[in-house]
Amino acid sequence: MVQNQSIRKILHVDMDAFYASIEQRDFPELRGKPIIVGGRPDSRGVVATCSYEAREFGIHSAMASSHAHRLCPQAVFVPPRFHVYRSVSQQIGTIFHQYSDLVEPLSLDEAFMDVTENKFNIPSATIIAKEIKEKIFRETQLTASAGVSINKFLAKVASDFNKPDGLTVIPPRQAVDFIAKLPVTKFFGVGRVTAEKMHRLGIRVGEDLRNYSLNRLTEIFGKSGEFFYQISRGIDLRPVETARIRKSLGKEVTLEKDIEEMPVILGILQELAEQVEHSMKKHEIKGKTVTLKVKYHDFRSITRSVTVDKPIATTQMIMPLIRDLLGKTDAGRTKIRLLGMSLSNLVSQDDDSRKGQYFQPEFDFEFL
Ligand code: DCP
Ligand code: MG
Repeated sequence: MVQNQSIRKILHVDMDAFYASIEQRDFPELRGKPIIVGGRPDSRGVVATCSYEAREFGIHSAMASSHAHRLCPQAVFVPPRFHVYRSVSQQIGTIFHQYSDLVEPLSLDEAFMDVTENKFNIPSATIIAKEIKEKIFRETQLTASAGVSINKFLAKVASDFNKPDGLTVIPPRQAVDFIAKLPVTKFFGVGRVTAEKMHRLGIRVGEDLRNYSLNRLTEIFGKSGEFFYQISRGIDLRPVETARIRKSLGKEVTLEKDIEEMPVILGILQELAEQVEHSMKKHEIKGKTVTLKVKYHDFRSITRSVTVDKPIATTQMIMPLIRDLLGKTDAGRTKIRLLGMSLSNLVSQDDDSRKGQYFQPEFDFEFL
């Protein structure tokens, strides 16, 4: 039995072979066949996903399309149709919200839900999961797998446990045993690098992790050590967080020592701009307002902003504006301890509306 946490009812729902199932639904001639959604085999593209028939040949997401073609020459390659995937994603989102507004999407095809309190006062989370799977099938002709448990970690591993079209429940009293047997490669939040590190230490399943002290885990894995300590005991207190509309996106850095030299300052700002550009691309957004933040050695903090007509997202567009803004500060005359920049007044990259600007937390602890 898991101690120290009030019992919540958490679901994780994840669509099966999402893009590929949609293609097989819309093009019946593709059903029952190994199909690959992604780049063409003669390109440098990769597999976005593939049908379960294709998985039998060892094909998986992120594999080079040329490699996938060698593994299964008869596989049919299909280019992605993102607008269709987005609209199905909205359909399943609408179904989730019929039950609870505590919905946290992780990507187009998966979400956490906290149904401890729900709009129909249904006491059983398992019944809700069943109903959601049925509604998804009725409305989209697609299958989803669901996991039901007392926290996000367990719900996520549960949904993955019996794919496709699965429904796995991990009750509180089975949580610790379930994790004890679970290979660390299946741990939600353990990426390839961390898993390899664990393997080198002889940590293969949850039970091995549980044999390590908190101190030792923190020594080995830093901040994530405490998470592993808790998880191996079935404890995960992270709340389900609803998607938030992002208002700005920025990066800042506190310098190792205070600086005054303009070329160094500009070099750092260039790096920050590149990071901002990267994040803007990832979230598919652009911004109209650029803000520069400067904290002087005496902790005085100022910001200077400029707004342009056309939304921007690239380093090339950001840097001239940042240079102008820097001219309105004491940079070069007063030592600086922190530099930052952000873009706000955000719009989405494809249709210049505010749609699709949901902030999704990243879950791989290698990035923490
Ligand atoms: N996706 C992608 N590139 C990746 C991983 C995923 O483009 N490296 C896309 C295609 C998938 C969708 O995201 O269809 C959902 O990802 P999942 O990891 O949930 O994979 P699937 O839904 O395709 O399969 P599964 O049944 O294993 O969930
Ligand atoms: Mg999926």
